[in-house]
Amino acid sequence: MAETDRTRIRVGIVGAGPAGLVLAGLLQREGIESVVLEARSREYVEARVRAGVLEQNTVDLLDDMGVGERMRHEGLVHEGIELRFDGQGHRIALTELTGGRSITVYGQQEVVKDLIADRLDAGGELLFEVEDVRLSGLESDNPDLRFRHEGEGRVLECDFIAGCDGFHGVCRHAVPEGVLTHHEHEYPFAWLGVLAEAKPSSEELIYARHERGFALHSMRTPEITRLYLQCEPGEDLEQWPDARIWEELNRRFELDGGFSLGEGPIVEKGITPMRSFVCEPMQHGRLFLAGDAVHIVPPTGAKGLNLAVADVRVLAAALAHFYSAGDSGLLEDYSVTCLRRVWRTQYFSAWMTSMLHRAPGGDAFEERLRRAQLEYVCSSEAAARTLAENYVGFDRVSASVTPANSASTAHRAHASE
Ligand code: FAS
Ligand code: PHB
Repeated sequence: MAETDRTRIRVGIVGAGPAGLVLAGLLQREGIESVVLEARSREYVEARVRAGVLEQNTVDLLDDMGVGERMRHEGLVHEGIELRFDGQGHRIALTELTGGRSITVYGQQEVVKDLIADRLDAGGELLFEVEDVRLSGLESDNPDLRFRHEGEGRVLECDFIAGCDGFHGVCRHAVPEGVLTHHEHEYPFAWLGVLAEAKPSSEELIYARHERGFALHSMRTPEITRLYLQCEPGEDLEQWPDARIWEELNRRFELDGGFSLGEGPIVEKGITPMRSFVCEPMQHGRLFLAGDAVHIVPPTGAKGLNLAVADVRVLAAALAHFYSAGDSGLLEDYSVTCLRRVWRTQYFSAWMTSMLHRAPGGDAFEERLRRAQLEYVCSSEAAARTLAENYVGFDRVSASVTPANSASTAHRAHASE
């Protein structure tokens, strides 16, 4: 591949998902130039239906970046969620239980649209439909990013590379064999998710545990409902015509006293695998991994996007400190700092998943334990508060725990979450 163009830049970012775009935006605001490489087209990434729940910290950061205006207008602020089982609904008062913090329901593709517009309006470089991205020289001070764009071979000579290319990206695989440790757990079920042109059937999200399996009622707008139901990992969508989906959802959301879902045309349908995955450390040489490229949580806790944004918030601060103070302390701490939050979030997401799903062929004792946990959360304010503070996202100040083994507290004071 003839290298026709070699460019020197500070930060090469692979992936224009929430992680890559928030990082590019934060660096831009610090005057640190970067280039974002995205394999897909702009239309594709702006239409991809994914996350729907934003933590308070994510909302506050998008606001601080000045890209929160449409989110403020179109996002739905929720102060509670419902847990439903045995025909009974139990509201978890998120805002009351967390001293005023809430969630905002605003589609991931809307966040991505706002960030891309912000990036391009500011004249930031964002290349779509790049091909054959390859990383080299990660252990040197100037790693290279090679790729093809519009038929041309290009090389970015970087100070740092940010691997924000998701679970199926190339960056994690560029780290030499044996350097990273992988922790993985596959769940014996998946989610069948649909987007329907139907008015949401409740003001807030409903998480239902039913003997036929889990179900989730969420939304995107006052006209668009987002629904999920537990299914087999390899489920064949052909076996799920719309009528069967509505019938099954209505059974799982059953409520003493009656409840039926408002139905409408299903415009998007997909199966989401359920896995927990963490790769440690989150850095190798001049490569820093963030978001789904380095950790996956089952979506039951609505944490994936929020975790990705939290990673790059730490990375942006560390890069800014490196360029302003010439001090790499925060960069050295990036992995330890993020992994503390990643494992807490892994725990919460696994806990929500086991409490609300039926384990196929699960033994009766295990099922009784899961139910007992759910009954406890719905009957104890202390347990409900635990769920609430994890769900809305920990207040960054109260969440900062300084690891005993750190070299320089000065950095810590600045970098804590
Ligand atoms: P992303 O996967 O979003 O972005 C990576 C980008 O890199 C993509 O645009 C990809 O095209 C690009 N890329 C990949 N390989 C490349 C290459 N070789 N070269 C260049 N570019 C490359 N999370 C929540 O917080 N709340 C929810 O409610 C929620 N619901 C979910 C529902 C579903 C159905 C799914 C699948 C996920 C859900 N998630 C949820 C998790 C999800 O939102 C992810 O955590 C989030 O997209 C992670 O963002 P990124 O790390 O930026 O990765
Ligand atoms: C969604 O709205 O897509 C959604 C909400 C909550 C979850 C997962 C997905 O836990």
